[in-house]
Amino acid sequence: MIVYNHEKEGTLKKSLSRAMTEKKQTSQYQLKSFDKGKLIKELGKEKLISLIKQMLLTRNFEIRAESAYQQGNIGGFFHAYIGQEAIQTACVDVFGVNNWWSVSYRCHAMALLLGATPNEIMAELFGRANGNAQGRGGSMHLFTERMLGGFGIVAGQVPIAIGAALSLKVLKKDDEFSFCFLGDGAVAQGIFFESVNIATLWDLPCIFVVENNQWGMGTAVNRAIALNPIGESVAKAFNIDGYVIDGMDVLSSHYSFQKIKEKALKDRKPIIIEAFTERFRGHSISDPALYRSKESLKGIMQNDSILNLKNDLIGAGMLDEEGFKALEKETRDLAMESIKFAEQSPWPDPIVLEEGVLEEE
Ligand SMILES: Cc1ncc(C[n+]2csc(CCOP(=O)(O)OP(=O)(O)O)c2C)c(N)n1
Ligand SMILES: [Mg+2]
Repeated sequence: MIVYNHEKEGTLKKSLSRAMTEKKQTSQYQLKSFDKGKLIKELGKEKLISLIKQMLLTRNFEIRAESAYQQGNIGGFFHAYIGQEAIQTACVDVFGVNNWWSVSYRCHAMALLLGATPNEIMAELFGRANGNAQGRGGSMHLFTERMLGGFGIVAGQVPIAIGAALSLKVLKKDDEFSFCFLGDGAVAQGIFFESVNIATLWDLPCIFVVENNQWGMGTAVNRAIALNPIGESVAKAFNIDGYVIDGMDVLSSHYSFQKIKEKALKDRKPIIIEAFTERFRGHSISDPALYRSKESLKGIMQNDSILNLKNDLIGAGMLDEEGFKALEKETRDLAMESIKFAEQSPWPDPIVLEEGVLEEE
């Protein structure tokens, strides 16, 4: 397993999540250091501001959607990506929209990153006719042209991603990949192993990103998943390339994805990435997360990827407090506007209920 690490050569970055730090004894990480200052210069101010803005938009969108939910304007399931934003933000930025993307039920961020508008997503959450899926899918089933959906069945997205990877191979689209994001809990599903097996056997360009947020609903990862560490075990079992990334640091994630991309374009083979991260919320909006203490959550929230990037940008002289506040306001306003848009949007007409439904002849 390769870890790109921006502290001293050979030492594990302190802010990598506690789980990774605990596990370093048993694993065989190859720590490769990189120069964060150099990366900041290479990416440049415009790109870095766009990254933090994207993360702030996702965060503010979900915070406003949570309030709308609490007020009874949104129903059904609702899973926030709050805390985990760095991973998908960095990945989409490095690889570009033109790939296939499959994610779990925690899918608001990916839809936003791939170009769905806050208005159409909020309208979907409100169940309105002009929502992203005409108000029929809600929070867990968002789509874009290149996003094959959010999936409510744990690991349901994995075989879909394999199919997309197979299509890329058959059609010889050699600069595209099929990305499969899944939670740590999804690793226990049989279909995950069947999918990695066939992807390995057939050299499919599928990049699995296990977002290890340490919990599957309210069950701690070490009580549910025998593989320890997950990414390393899967990489070894199938003899495929594996990487660990710091999912709480967008720069670190970005650098890692860049390196992974270089290798992946050459090899066109499956890759497993374990992204260590933390969700700041319970599993869903109806989970008060009483299984972790307030103190532990407080500590976790201090390693906020948005604040980490903010501090890096301030350190590099590319942003100041005022500038950050302005970005905060701009993205909050967009989120507020999307609530207004959703409130004013029409309900679906009951007459269309049977449209788009497969019928048996
Ligand atoms: C096949 C299936 N089994 C069980 C569930 C109920 N369920 C929903 S999420 C989840 C835990 C999945 O783990 P992970 O992705 O790590 O969860 P998260 O981090 O999102 O809490 C379970 C058991 C489901 N949706 N589908
Ligand atoms: Mg999890």
